[in-house]
Amino acid sequence: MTKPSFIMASRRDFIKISGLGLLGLGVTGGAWSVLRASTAWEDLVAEGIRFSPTYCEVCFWKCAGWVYKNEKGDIQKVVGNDDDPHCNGRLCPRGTGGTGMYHDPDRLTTPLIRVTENGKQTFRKASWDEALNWIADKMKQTKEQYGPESVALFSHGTSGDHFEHLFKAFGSATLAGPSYAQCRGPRDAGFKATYGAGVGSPEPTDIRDTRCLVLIGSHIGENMHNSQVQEMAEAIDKGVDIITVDPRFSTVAGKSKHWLPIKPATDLALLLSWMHVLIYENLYDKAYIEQYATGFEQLKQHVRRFTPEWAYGITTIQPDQIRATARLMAAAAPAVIVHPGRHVTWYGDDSQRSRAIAILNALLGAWGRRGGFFLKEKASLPEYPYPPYPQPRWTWRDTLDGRYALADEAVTNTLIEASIPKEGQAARIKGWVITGTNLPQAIPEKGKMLQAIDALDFVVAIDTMPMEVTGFADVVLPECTFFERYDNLRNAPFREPSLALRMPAAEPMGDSKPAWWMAKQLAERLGLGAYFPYKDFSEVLDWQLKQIGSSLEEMKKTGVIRLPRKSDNLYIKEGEPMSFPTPSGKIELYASTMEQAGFDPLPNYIAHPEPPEGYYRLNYGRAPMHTFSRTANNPNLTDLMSENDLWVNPKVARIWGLENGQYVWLKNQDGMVSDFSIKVRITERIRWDSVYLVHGFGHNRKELSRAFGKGVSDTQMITAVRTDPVMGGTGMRGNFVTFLMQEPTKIKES
Ligand SMILES: Nc1nc2c(c(=O)[nH]1)N[C@H]1C(S)=C(S)[C@@H](COP(=O)(O)OP(=O)(O)OC[C@H]3O[C@@H](n4cnc5c(=O)[nH]c(N)nc54)[C@H](O)[C@@H]3O)O[C@H]1N2
Ligand SMILES: Nc1nc2c(c(=O)[nH]1)N[C@H]1C(S)=C(S)[C@@H](COP(=O)(O)OP(=O)(O)OC[C@H]3O[C@@H](n4cnc5c(=O)[nH]c(N)nc54)[C@H](O)[C@@H]3O)O[C@H]1N2
Ligand code: SF4
Ligand SMILES: [Mo]
Repeated sequence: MTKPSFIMASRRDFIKISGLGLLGLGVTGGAWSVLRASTAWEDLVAEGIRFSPTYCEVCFWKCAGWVYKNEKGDIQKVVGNDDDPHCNGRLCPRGTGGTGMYHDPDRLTTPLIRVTENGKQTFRKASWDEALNWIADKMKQTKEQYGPESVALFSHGTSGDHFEHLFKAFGSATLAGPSYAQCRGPRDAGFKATYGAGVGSPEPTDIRDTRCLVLIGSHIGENMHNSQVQEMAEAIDKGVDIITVDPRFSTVAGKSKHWLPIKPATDLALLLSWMHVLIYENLYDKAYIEQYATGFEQLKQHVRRFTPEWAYGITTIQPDQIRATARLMAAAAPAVIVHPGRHVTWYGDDSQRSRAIAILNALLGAWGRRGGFFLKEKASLPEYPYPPYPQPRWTWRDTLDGRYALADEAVTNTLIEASIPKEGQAARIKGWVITGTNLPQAIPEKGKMLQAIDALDFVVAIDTMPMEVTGFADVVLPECTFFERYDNLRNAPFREPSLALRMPAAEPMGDSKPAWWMAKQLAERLGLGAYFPYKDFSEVLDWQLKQIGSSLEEMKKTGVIRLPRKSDNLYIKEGEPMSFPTPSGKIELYASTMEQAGFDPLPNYIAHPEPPEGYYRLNYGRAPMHTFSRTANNPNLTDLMSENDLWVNPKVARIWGLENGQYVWLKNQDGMVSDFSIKVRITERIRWDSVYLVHGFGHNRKELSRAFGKGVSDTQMITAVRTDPVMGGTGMRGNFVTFLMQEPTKIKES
């Protein structure tokens, strides 16, 4: 399909959008643009301007930056650290606006305890002692009665590290986060079955040197993972060919040589037909496959019938365009990336789709090659010498009850299920501690979550903001923001190992505290003080840094340390012998681990449900200036985007008589009606069978003064989940919505 001319964007348009990210919020930031990262340290200090290192917590790319303070010590702004490979000196708009997290007047600044007053439940302020004693007592009681494993931890982000340590010391490995079963889990399962290892974060995609980048629903540019966007801009300058497969005309679709507006939920058919073309036109990398892969003959037989003509009938992508794009990839190979994506929990067959992506990259010889996937390396940083953890009697894996054989990390949803009593049987999990994750917005099927919360003995939420999750807690602990605390060193695998330091730039606001302090306080009350043998967490960092010949003092001056690679194999050398951590030691085109676990060893296309008459598939994604639900109240970022809107195709708008800017409510296939209304945006950029909105809006807590009632929550509309049998991922894109023109009378759930 050709692009509609009125939406053709020039390269400048794209750079402008990424420029917003790369150059920060100069326009709205007023005073912020006065200071420049390049100004000499000495000059700034002489002017009374102080700065300290951090790494960003607005998303999990963890860019390193400098926090600038004026002479009074007030935080002014944050800029990227030039030495950091995750950001190359430039933060994205969310990172730049991250100071809004610190300044937000709606922040939690005191512990809260649930009480009943005049028959109504409410929170009252509590002292730290009171709140911590309450939690420690509940944890102790649960341990005595049911075992420590019955207390579960849900976490996302760095505060989770400290609580994980506490939980392991306590004897519980009942730990989960939304970054697996709601995010990248299927991708990592699919790649592991093929290459023996998952993709991980940051993704080892060699975008800056690629000649052909294939994006399957991965909307980089709106998905603002920093260096990935920068590298894509660099590749565009160097003339990369981009192939974007997306039912929506994404920002990057406007920069693509081919935009394939695929019928949603049919990507596996396209991937199989691409394999067909590569194999039957002899375009695949024969030497690479011969040397490194097994199962080629089985794959060849398997994809014989998956011709582009077959795929056309399913995907609506023309056969000649399928052939042309496969040939384009082959011409660029091995400097080609079929991007594995990140949020891939779409339709329930996501591990199989990821397998297909992994196989395609192998056929192109892209894994381990320049311009394809590099072989990442991480710094070896000694662990602080804590006492060994006790062995739990059961772990998160036992909550799978024999399902999801290839799950490598805990599945949030099975922990939720294990918290609901069934047919007279008591639930296995009795208490939840939740930190850094807004479960009601992050996990679909809210009904089950409410059932669990109803049955639990206790719920604790640790957050910086009065988010939805805090509304379910018995006790709320206020964490200070990442600007006000130490955390673990950032140590992420990349082209070269690097470490980044986060330290407090200001005193914690109000009575808020860092997670390490809370975990230590609880540990002491639980008789586990030996696991926290320090006064201040900085002692742990200093100890670790000294083991590698540096120190905390030294790192405070640089923020980032780059370390040399131990191995010189950033790429596989020509003909070099290579063993993959799979059972065969080869890249498994035919996956033995899948076969053994009872799954298709080669991926197959299966049809997914279509929207009923009058309903449209609910599609969702990211906006460059927001992260999930966590930024929806951030004063700097709401300035840039204060609500989400609903993309509707003009044909659909005509049928329904919808006008641009009109507000509608949504109702889904199960009768779930949105709490709030959303502004219609009529655009050719979305297919007629779908509507699109940005995730993270539609907050229903009045305490969030800027976010309350703004837009619609996609999560609320996701009541149907298609679970991935391979690893338990919750496929969320099989939900369908219709429009309600007037405010519906309804009973609000919360
Ligand atoms: N419907 C739907 N669901 C999704 C997604 C989607 O696109 N649509 N995306 C999925 C993906 S890819 C992911 S990775 C997950 C993300 O899931 P989450 O990480 O749970 O996302 P957020 O909604 O941002 O919730 C983060 C919570 O942490 C709090 N927080 C922020 N900083 C701190 C801190 O320093 N300390 C503490 N203690 N708390 C802090 C925030 O205030 C907020 O309450 O969501 C998944 N769920
Ligand atoms: N600005 C910003 N950037 C972020 C984040 C953020 O919150 N904000 N979160 C980060 C995180 S943790 C994650 S996991 C990533 C998520 O970002 P990605 O992994 O890039 O995105 P997804 O949410 O999976 O995909 C969204 C795109 O998929 C398209 N799509 C929908 N259905 C289909 C389909 O059936 N087939 C195809 N081919 N495409 C389809 C949508 O139109 C949309 O363009 O973003 C990361 N970057
Ligand atoms: S990509 Fe943006 S939000 Fe994410 S860590 Fe980097 S600067 Fe922060
Ligand atoms: Mo994610």
